[in-house]
Amino acid sequence: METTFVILKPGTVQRGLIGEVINRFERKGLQLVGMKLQQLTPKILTEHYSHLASKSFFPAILASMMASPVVLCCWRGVDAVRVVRSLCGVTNSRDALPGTIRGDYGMSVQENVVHASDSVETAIEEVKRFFKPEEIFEYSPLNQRFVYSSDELSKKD
Ligand code: FUP
Repeated sequence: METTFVILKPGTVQRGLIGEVINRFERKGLQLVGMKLQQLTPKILTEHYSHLASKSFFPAILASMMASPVVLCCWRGVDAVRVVRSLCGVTNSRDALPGTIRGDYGMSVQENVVHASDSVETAIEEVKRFFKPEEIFEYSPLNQRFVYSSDELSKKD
């Protein structure tokens, strides 16, 4: 099973969309293994968005991501990284397909509702960056055998 990392951005918190967005991941069959409300800082955001640090819009991203607390969460499942990215939709919310989170709740590139890890390697780094080991929970979800087939459940990824 993979564990992936998601941020419900300040706009999502301010617009009262936390429940709607969390519901998408729950309904899909992903398991919530970590969750907290946190005020992000320039230090952690500069690390998190290091691939964008040289861009002219970087200060705007920092301001947007610090505009209020965010919800940080970790979701586990078979191919969870790819599944969560596809539930989120493409970066530009105006191009994101209806039915995706950004497609249904967003109109912007920067104010695009959620962040989700873009690869298995990035997910491992991001979970470590934002969560202490004791904030990630190991528990058996009782619905697993109805969410997956037995061969999918025994898959090692
Ligand atoms: P994503 O992986 O979908 O979050 O996209 P990126 O890592 O490319 O972008 C990170 C954040 O920068 C996104 F939330 C949107 C923002 N961004 C801009 O504001 N302007 C741009 O031109 C590109 C990205």
